Amino acid sequence: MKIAILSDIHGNVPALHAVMEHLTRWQPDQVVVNGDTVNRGPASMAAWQFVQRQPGWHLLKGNHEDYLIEHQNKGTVAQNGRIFSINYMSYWTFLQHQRDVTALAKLADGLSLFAPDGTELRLRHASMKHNRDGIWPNAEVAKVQGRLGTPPAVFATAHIHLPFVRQVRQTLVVNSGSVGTPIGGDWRASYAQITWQQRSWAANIVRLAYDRGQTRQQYATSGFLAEAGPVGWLVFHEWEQATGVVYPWLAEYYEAVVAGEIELETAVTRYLTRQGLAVPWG
Ligand SMILES: [Mn+2]
Repeated sequence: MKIAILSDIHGNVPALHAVMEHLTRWQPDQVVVNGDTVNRGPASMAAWQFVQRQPGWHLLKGNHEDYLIEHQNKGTVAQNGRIFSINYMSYWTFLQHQRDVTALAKLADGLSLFAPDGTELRLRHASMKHNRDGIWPNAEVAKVQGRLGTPPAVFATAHIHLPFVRQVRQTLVVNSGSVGTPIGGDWRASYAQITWQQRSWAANIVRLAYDRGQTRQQYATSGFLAEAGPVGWLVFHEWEQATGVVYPWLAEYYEAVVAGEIELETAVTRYLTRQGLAVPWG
């Protein structure tokens, strides 16, 4: 049995095409998209439509699907203020989806697949605690265990955009990384291959180069850089550098922006300039 796990596509269609090409050759029995197909990238709607068209694929919800769903739930209420300006990128994406998130809202949060011997492969976007509560490769054993629930044979996680395979007591923990915007210094798309053969589970991470020029161009031509707001510039650089940019910025500036001590655009510009990164718009 061969299972492919894709995650965190984040609207990067050229990267998704590279993975698709590889799947065509590998011929998995099952394909699971473990959340965050949408938002944070230039072609969210196209990525979503692409995965939706694939017959038999299991599509799961991540925190970024939830962000779009929340915009629909709120309607036109609370669409101003400093927190909204920080979260504006997901609203831009919501507009790209023509404000229609009906299909996203129906997605399941998790899935379990079973080997012939009854052992479980359990999938969650982040962990059993929450779809934003991820599992890091070097986290203490007790901390990892607290996020797995009743320990399955294999736990497939995503969310942190950093692929890894790690045995934690009786559970093989597999992070499929990110198709669209990995961190850790390697920009290539990642996905996980999980196999059941000779009565045991095994996992392998695949890394695939793709045409980055195409994605870069889509960040410009889609309107993402011009319209999705200053946090979108951080996201663009995180994609381009394949290293964390958004969370370091949030850690330094979120409170100050929310308190009105500094303008969002000033805070982003200041951070990017200090990091030697261009302000791509503004
Ligand atoms: Mn996520």
